[in-house]
Amino acid sequence: MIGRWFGGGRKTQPARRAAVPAGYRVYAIGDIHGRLDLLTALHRDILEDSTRHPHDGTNVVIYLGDYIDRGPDSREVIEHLMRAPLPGFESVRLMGNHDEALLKFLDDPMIGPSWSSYGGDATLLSYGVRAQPDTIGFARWEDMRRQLVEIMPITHVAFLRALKTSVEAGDYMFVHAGVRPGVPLAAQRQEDLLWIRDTFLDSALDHGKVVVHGHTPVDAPEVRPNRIGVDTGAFASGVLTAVVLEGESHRFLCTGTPGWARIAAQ
Ligand SMILES: [Mn+2]
Repeated sequence: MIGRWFGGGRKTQPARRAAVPAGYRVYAIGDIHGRLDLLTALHRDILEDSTRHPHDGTNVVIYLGDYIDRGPDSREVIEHLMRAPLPGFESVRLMGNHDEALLKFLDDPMIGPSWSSYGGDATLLSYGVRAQPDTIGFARWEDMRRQLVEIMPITHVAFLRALKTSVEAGDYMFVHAGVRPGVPLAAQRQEDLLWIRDTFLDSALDHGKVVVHGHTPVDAPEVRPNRIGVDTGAFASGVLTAVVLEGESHRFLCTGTPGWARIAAQ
């Protein structure tokens, strides 16, 4: 609550709640991680939602990054997103740390072992890249890098290179991981925007915008005064979540029927 003095009397005004610009409804989708099944299911739910709640304005879908790794369908998820599967929607695709890792691997096989350890092996598999049994160490990763460069459609590489790191709409900022508290939004480093965890998650600071993010899995969407986290760990949980922002309101859509969604619907 913000207290303000007006003339001679003291009045208490509720703080204005964060809002998206008038005429816009935003659906922001959390980390997909190679789960094409959940992505297509959530797209269906979003289309149905937009039909059931028609409005005169513009529907925008924002993907918060981490399209690949861990799940079985990395290549197919990229292919699907390239087709802009929500007709009539404006779409914004943001970059996640996993998407960035794939781009880095195309130039540098040395990141292969670490990328693979956090799910990149599933992406290589989905593109049909196989480790050659007669190679070891650097030679093995360089060979896999060369295979990927050969197999991966240039349209997929262009898709990843065109991803934005953040976008703002009204009182909200959308980004994969979060922001570094105390640093102006315009001066944030890409490494923080794609990777940051506790320093951001534990901060109660006002960042200037309410930050809508994914990256760190939670059992249920987290709504704090300074941020909304929507990564419900789709790869393992089967729950892919979107926050729906319109005016000053927020609500959630998700695949499956987790406990928090049943409670929210009551
Ligand atoms: Mn991430």
